[in-house]
Amino acid sequence: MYPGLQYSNKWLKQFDTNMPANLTPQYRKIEEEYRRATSIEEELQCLQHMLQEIPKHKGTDHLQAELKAKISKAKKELATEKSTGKKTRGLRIPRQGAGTAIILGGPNAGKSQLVARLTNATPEVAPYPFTTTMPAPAMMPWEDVTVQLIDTPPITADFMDPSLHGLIRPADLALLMVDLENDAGIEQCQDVFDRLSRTKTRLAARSYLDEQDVGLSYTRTFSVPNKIDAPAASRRLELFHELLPLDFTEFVISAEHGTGLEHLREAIYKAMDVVRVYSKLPSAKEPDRDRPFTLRRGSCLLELAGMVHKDFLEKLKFARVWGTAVHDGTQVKGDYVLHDKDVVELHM
Ligand SMILES: Nc1nc2c(ncn2[C@@H]2O[C@H](COP(=O)(O)OP(=O)(O)OP(=O)(O)O)[C@@H](O)[C@H]2O)c(=O)[nH]1
Ligand SMILES: [Mg+2]
Repeated sequence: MYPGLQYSNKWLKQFDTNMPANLTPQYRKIEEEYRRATSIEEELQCLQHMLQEIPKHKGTDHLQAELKAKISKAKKELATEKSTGKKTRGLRIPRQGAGTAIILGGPNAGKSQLVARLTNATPEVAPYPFTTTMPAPAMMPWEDVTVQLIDTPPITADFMDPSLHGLIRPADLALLMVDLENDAGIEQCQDVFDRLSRTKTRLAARSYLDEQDVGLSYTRTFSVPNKIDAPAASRRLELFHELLPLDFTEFVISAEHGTGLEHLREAIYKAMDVVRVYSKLPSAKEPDRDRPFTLRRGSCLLELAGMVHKDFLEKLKFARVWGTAVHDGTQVKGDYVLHDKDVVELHM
């Protein structure tokens, strides 16, 4: 073979992997479910679904091979779990509420103080580092719904709880806390960011999976400088912006004094990007206002039907909707896109 030809094949191969994959919106939706999966069963289902949906052409060859490899790995892990009865992955926390926000930061940044302020939980808050030793969930109320917050042990240049990868990846949001009380706070925050940037679970302004490597995930992040009440905190905040210019939305707070917390609470809920839907029985005058269903924005009636009861999913004929997008009592079909605060009466 001519050396030149070899060279050109190699060059073409490289070109192949850079070809646009032209992934469809449907594929993107399943990919997002895959990123948010919190169990191997869910992961496996999503991967199989992705392989079915992926457009089959040269530009996706690499991705198709990767999906197949991930499917066989997930099957093996599942078999090992079943035969040994032991989890092959680290700690997984099942989803609860409208969505999940994970709180990250260096030692003493105020992660547990924030959880104590926004929820009914009572995590230990103390002036020494490494007070929190295990990730722990707690529920944050917002209006008539709740969001799951996860308090975590600190991440430093030398230490990171290995189970954090599996908790950051599926989270809807990460809060990266910065300690403004002392000069080391900025460097400690940089250590958290750098440490994650060297792994496949990274922080970014929006959530997505890498186009060529579905193992590489980016989780949407807010930066949360804390302890703005402390002496010289404003000066340190300026320094933080200079030294670590992040493109994340920022919320400056004092977790101890309560400054900025209600604004942050609302932003966390909004970042879950869900709609609330109230179900109503045909015989009832009023819907059940106490427990709305929360669904990702853009979800349709059929998805709600599946959440209410599997019988509805199979036998749904129509629904009546009271809401902002339609006239009161309008009859709609399974593909109706739900709006926030819709009241829905399912019929089968
Ligand atoms: N001045 C001030 N102190 C705060 C604030 N928030 C937290 N602290 C103090 O900072 C210290 C650490 O708070 P924690 O909530 O335990 O910090 P953490 O990030 O959970 O720490 P680890 O669990 O060790 O990673 C405690 O002494 C808190 O009282 C704040 O807004 N202002
Ligand atoms: Mg803590």
